[in-house]
Amino acid sequence: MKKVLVTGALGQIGSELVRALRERYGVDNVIASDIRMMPAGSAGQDGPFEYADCTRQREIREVVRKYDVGTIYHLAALLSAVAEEKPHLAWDVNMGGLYRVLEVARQNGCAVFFPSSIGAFGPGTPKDQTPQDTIQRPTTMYGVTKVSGELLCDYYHLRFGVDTRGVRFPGLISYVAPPGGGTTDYAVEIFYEAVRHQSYTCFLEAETRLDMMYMPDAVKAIIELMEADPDKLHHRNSFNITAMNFTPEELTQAIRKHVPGFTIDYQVDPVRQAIADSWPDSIDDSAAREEWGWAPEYDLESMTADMLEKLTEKLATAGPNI
Ligand code: NAD
Ligand code: AKB
Repeated sequence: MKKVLVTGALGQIGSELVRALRERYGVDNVIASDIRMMPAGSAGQDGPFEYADCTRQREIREVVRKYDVGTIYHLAALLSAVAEEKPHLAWDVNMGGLYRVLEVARQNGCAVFFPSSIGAFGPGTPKDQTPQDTIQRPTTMYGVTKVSGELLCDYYHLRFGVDTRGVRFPGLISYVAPPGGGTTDYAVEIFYEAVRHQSYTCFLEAETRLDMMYMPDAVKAIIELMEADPDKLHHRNSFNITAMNFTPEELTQAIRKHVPGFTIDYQVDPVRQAIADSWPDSIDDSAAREEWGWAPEYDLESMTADMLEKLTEKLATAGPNI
């Protein structure tokens, strides 16, 4: 088989996607790449790893040609909170990187997976059950790069026949690698603090409602979409997908069922609160369900139980430095 390349492979998604792809397609068929050094025990360790900056077309092209890559999972990007701190760098990495990846894909016949986000919506978007096709006028640099990225991926498909596919992820919850600087990071941090200290100070308001998903479902979505019958895909870039929907207060109640003494207080960060307030409260993922059979496995209760169990194990064996 042709090999697959994952950019940004040491991040929150890549750390688990690389493992899943290697289990499915074989260790040597999945090339992990990033601009960070690979820590011991991380995603790239059991198979090929290459340093590749996605903003440098030559570096991506060399890896694609060296390994005869057929599919690129392009995860490298800055997330919403970091992108708002560094908007110019975010444009360069998120848009410049995607453009160069698409060019390498066009020249070498590769398919491309591009993860968009609920951040591709803005304050003018219908807030409840946000439709698949609707107003997209985001007010963050992250959102601007996600809408532009969706359009650029569609353009490369329509104009050059590149097999581009993508999803709009909600906030992702996981215990393997830490989140990379997003607005939904509270929903991961809260679990670490629940296990370590039985208390958490949240940077979003108690009633901030957002869609979320557990990482095993996110990885499943990526693999299922990339393996889906292309004749059935009408949307391609990008499908709304979701798995659960809650506020910090509702997540606290779910955690308390397992950690009865758990407490939360709030020190709201105005920047991240404004970003969250500009995003939908809930999105409608019926197009993904109809076109490629999307169906998540984890809801709030099952995700909470699994996160607490896995994190308790991880923190017990990892020691204080994690
Ligand atoms: P992350 O921040 O955890 O990881 C991103 C990785 O990209 C990092 O390892 C970083 O070193 C690498 N990177 C940064 N600049 C690079 C460059 N110039 N060249 C190559 N690598 C570079 O991000 P993530 O959470 O794994 O997200 C991956 C993708 O999924 C992003 O496009 C993100 O917008 C999208 N997404 C994530 C979430 C989420 O909740 N995690 C939700 C929606 C969409
Ligand atoms: C972020 O908060 O930036 C990400 C996302 C929802 O895109 N988790």
